[in-house]
Amino acid sequence: MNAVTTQVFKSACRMCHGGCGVLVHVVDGVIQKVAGNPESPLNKGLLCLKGPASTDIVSHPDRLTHPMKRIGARGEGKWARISWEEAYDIIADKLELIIKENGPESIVIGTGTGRHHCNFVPRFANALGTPNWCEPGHAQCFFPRVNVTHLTFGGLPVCDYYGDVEPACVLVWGHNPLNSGPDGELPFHTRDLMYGGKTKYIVVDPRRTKIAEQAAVWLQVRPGTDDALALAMINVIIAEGLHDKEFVAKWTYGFDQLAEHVRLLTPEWAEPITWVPADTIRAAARLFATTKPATLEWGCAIEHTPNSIQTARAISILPAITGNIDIPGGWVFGTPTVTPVPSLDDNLSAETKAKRLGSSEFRVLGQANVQPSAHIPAVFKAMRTGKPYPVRAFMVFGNNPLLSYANSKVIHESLQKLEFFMVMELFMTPSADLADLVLPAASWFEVDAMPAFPYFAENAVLVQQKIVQVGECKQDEVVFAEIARRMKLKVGTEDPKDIYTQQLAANIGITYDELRERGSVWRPMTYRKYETRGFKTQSGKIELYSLALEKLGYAPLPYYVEPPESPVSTPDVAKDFPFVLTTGARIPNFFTSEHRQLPKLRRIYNDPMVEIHPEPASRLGIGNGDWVWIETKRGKIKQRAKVTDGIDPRVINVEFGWWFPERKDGERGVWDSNANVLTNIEPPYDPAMGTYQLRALLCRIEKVAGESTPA
Ligand SMILES: Nc1nc2c(c(=O)[nH]1)N[C@H]1C(S)=C(S)[C@@H](COP(=O)(O)OP(=O)(O)OC[C@H]3O[C@@H](n4cnc5c(=O)[nH]c(N)nc54)[C@H](O)[C@@H]3O)O[C@H]1N2
Ligand SMILES: Nc1nc2c(c(=O)[nH]1)N[C@H]1C(S)=C(S)[C@@H](COP(=O)(O)OP(=O)(O)OC[C@H]3O[C@@H](n4cnc5c(=O)[nH]c(N)nc54)[C@H](O)[C@@H]3O)O[C@H]1N2
Ligand code: SF4
Ligand SMILES: [Mo]
Repeated sequence: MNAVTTQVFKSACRMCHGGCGVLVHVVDGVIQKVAGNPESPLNKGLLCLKGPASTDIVSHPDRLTHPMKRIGARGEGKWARISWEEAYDIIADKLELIIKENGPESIVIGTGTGRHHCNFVPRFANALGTPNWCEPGHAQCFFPRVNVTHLTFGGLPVCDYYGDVEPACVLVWGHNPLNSGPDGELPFHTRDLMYGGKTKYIVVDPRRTKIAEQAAVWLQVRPGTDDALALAMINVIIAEGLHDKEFVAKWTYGFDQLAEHVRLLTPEWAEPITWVPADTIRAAARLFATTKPATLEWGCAIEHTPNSIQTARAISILPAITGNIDIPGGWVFGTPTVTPVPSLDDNLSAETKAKRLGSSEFRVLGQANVQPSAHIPAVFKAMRTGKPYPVRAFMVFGNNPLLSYANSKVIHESLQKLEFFMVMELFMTPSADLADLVLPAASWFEVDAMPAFPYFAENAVLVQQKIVQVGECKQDEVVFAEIARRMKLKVGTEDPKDIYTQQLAANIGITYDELRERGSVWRPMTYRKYETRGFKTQSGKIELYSLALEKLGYAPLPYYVEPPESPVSTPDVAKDFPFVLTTGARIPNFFTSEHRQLPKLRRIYNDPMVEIHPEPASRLGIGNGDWVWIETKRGKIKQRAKVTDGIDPRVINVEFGWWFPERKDGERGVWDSNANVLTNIEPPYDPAMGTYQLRALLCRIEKVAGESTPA
């Protein structure tokens, strides 16, 4: 009998944005299990339910395993297997033709949120010479926060979960880190702190999440009015003299202008706008300002409405004026382990950059961004109309456009117009069904990569190792380099591992192979770095009054804007669509539109759920578990009712990312329960970032007659 060989590989789970160090057990070349790595600095051996379930991806019968080209009509589902060589020939021929006839800007590169290759996507676009790349989260997830903090503080601060001092107060705003653990700040950090019992939580959320349940103060805000709420909290802190006067005097710029700006924005002003009682706003502001150290955990809910930049600005001012910046247990800047992936930004001329779609209008998104990108509505409009110039090719690496961009019908219409649509994917999706060419992507078990966390405050770098090969799947970064070599591009041809070694050299001086041995490297927290080097802003201080925004032509002080579709701004629409809709609150089982095909996760969460309060539910004859229609001006979907008093009676919460991979017919249920059938890609947009409306819209809801499960 042959001896059984067992190997254990150190890696990092990427079933979400990631950060959990894992030990992958492999027996005779087959992955048997994923266990938490106790030595890993971020998760210390813990995993959520998605980590262990991820082994199902490797052996899944529906995995894409080889390149395919379309042989029938678009969307007909007829494919021919081809070799990588033929796939590269198709890509190179098509791109070279488009570059010759229209210029590289007619090629758009698409991607999704925070996966291993995300920083290589703008690099690949720059290597090709196109200023146009986009991501469904870029104007409406994380980058409004990243840009606001870079403009205001000169960098992104994160919660200090890592030092000797625990935060005494955490302000959780539009965020549910127990479910989402988004950017390398994992659910376990919040769980430990919350159940430790010493830390006071203040939660701003229209839903009573688990964190809200045990919070000292819960502010049940009307979706989309966080700007007004934050301004009123600033008003209280300044009016009551609760700000840190010494820190403010020494380290902030524009305090007097801010004080004057918020003087009339009292809790009584904010109460009718936000639906939060004035006394609760006061209590939250006082608690936050008087409990030290305090920190801020904010999420994407504040970035899904068209005042994302000023909302994030207003909220970020709270830890600043209370002196909680870069102190133990406060809101801290990281000590980077790695340098950024070289962006090859220099490969684009100023003239080419000026052609970036939407960049002259949305100047933070398209110009001053830490990663400038194209404006999504402008990209899809150019596909449909050819204006201001044609978009002929869209190459997508890790995104399901019909599920994650606003207004799926408009996205569908736009994709149909493309001359060349390419998708690199793990599985067929409703979007990949429309492609001309599909490439098979490697999962996180199949790549050599180097994720660093928390994003933009990277104290830790972890290794990801290629443990198995599935079919002919490739890693996206490898494909970028191979296309660059095939097209004989001047730049972007290096092997990704050479880039990792460059990134590791500057700060921690080890090679990628050494990182493989160690699994991870962690740099200890350092504090009050500003005392020696100031803040990386024009004034060297925290800019409460933003000189950088003023220079770009935007308001230097944060302000409130009523959401464009709301009971206040469109009362006529509210007559027919009386509920305020919010979408997308994360559930632990799935990541964005992923994982619906993994039995271990789907078995325990089969159907999409919409939350509704018992009062309207009983008025509308809706019982717990009933299928209901949710309808906006843009379209109609169905989900199952979760009747709960944890949501405001005037608000409806719809899950996002739902399609049904088990349905092999036509469109895989993309129109049935997909939240983005409801959302809005039309203006107005955030003036600086171009953010559109994924939340704070108007909807109506009614029971689906005579149906218990979708057809
Ligand atoms: N399990 C899992 N983890 C994930 C993801 C996933 O899909 N699944 N997605 C990843 C991604 S892309 C991201 S961006 C993060 C997102 O994770 P989070 O930033 O935590 O965002 P959400 O869970 O979408 O929403 C957070 C909370 O905001 C509340 N909310 C809704 N509307 C409003 C509003 O107008 N104002 C306020 N103040 N609150 C509101 C919701 O009720 C919800 O409880 O999670 C990442 N992690
Ligand atoms: N209504 C509404 N819409 C939203 C949100 C919301 O809350 N509400 N949230 C928004 C936010 S915050 C974000 S970040 C976006 C998320 O948007 P995305 O991150 O783009 O998520 P998906 O559209 O699910 O697309 C990801 C696809 O990538 C594939 N994939 C996974 N790993 C790899 C890989 O390594 N390589 C390749 N090539 N493919 C891979 C998956 O199979 C999946 O089909 O959605 C946004 N859309
Ligand atoms: S929190 Fe994210 S990285 Fe950690 S086990 Fe869960 S899915 Fe994996
Ligand atoms: Mo996101």
